[in-house]
Amino acid sequence: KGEQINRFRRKIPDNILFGAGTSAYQIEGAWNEDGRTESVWDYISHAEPCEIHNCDTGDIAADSYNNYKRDVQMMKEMGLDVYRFSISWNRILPTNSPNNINEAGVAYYNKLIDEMLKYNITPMVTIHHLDVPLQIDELGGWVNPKMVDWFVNYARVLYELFGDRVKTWFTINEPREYCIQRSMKPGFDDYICARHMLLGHAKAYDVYKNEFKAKYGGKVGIVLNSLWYEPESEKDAEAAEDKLQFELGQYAHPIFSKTGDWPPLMKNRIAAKSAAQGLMESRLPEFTPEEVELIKGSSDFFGLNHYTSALVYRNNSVQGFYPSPSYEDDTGVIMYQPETWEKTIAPWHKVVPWGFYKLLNKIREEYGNPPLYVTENGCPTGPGLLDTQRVTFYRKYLNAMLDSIEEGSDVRVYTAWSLMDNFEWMMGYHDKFGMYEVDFNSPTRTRTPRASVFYYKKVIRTRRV
Ligand code: GBH
Repeated sequence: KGEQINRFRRKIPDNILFGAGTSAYQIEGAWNEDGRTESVWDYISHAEPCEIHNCDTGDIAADSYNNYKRDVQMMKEMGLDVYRFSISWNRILPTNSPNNINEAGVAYYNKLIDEMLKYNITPMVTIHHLDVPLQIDELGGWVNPKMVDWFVNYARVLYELFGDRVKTWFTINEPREYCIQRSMKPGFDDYICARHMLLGHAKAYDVYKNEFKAKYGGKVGIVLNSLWYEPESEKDAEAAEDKLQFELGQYAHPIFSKTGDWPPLMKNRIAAKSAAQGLMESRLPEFTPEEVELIKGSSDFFGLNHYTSALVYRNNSVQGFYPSPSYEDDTGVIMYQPETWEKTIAPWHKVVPWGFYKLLNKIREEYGNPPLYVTENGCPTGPGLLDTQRVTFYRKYLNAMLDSIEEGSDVRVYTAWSLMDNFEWMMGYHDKFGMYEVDFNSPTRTRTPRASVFYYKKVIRTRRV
């Protein structure tokens, strides 16, 4: 199961919407145009000496700020039902004040949304996708408790500006990724960040429910990313479960479980480690009972980004494999990907469709079968239009998804990552995730369909994998 064999052209349930995704910093460019202020990724990509592969920056990226018509044309060419994109916080609120809205930024997203609606393509908007205004990052970002209100104010501005046309909102993309990446004090502020992210998400959910839901009837949810963790051998089943609880459960348990709050395993483990480290209190900050209630149930669907899987075994070394304290040390396991798994261009990415099948099953069983939106799933390749590996990746992963759906998983949306090549964070333009190739050397950032475009188009048109 979850392993694609030769089941040619298998039927996809009619209710599933298909689309593709992108995020603002990764495609827009126009970093200093029309009143946009700097974000933390402008700062990172402009650092000297440079930190990003090939000294790449998102200054121009795919120049979607000036190419939105072509972007929508691509969606139309492929026959997408939906398109998932994110909004740049600092393009809308250049000083992070809801009283200072940048009209040029608003105009860009209005044009994009209206162009999509002309062709019946449904916009789905991510409010926060890894990038934050630099001004906020300099104040500590999500480690600063004020961030909760800043985020909620920003979310309200977006609901007000675009809520008449945007009916699906993703509050935060991959909270764990941001908290781990931006952590200054491992094992401490990554958990403080997580706490604030959960509160910010839940309050932004509440604002929509109380102020906009009656008028617009839309849905709001969070996007979590997780690998599937397979025990290396039978004795490692508990280790694999621990890893999943720390990764997915850290955010999913507070929102989607019946009891709410952090996963019990995390609470116990971090409290015990903190005590052994001579600390006065657990490094995992607590939620008040009111906060537990606020966060519980604060998502209309389960947004999932999934790319790959890994094997896990218990970390028994006394010295510690990871620095202590740290999130990895708390997790107490070691993960790796065996040489035998199908490789891709990115060292972290292997093609493991059965892992997707198992992860979808796990979410169904553990969190009461929530409506599931696969918000990202994709395969990195090098340059070139003949992206055979991406085509087979999608065939295999869509088959794995169908296996899980047949067992009852409630998948409603699938947005492939990505519509087009984009700025792949620390890897710059080296790892390509696009179904459309972008020529980053041409002034107009010409887009050309790869083989995967024709495959995906056919999947959507025939509703068969
Ligand atoms: C997603 O994160 C992001 O939401 C999206 O913006 C991004 O373009 C997409 O992945 C593809 O990467 O180089 O060994 O340090 C997925 C989680 C976490 C996967 C960071 C890549 C880098 C590993 N990502 N990871 S490494």
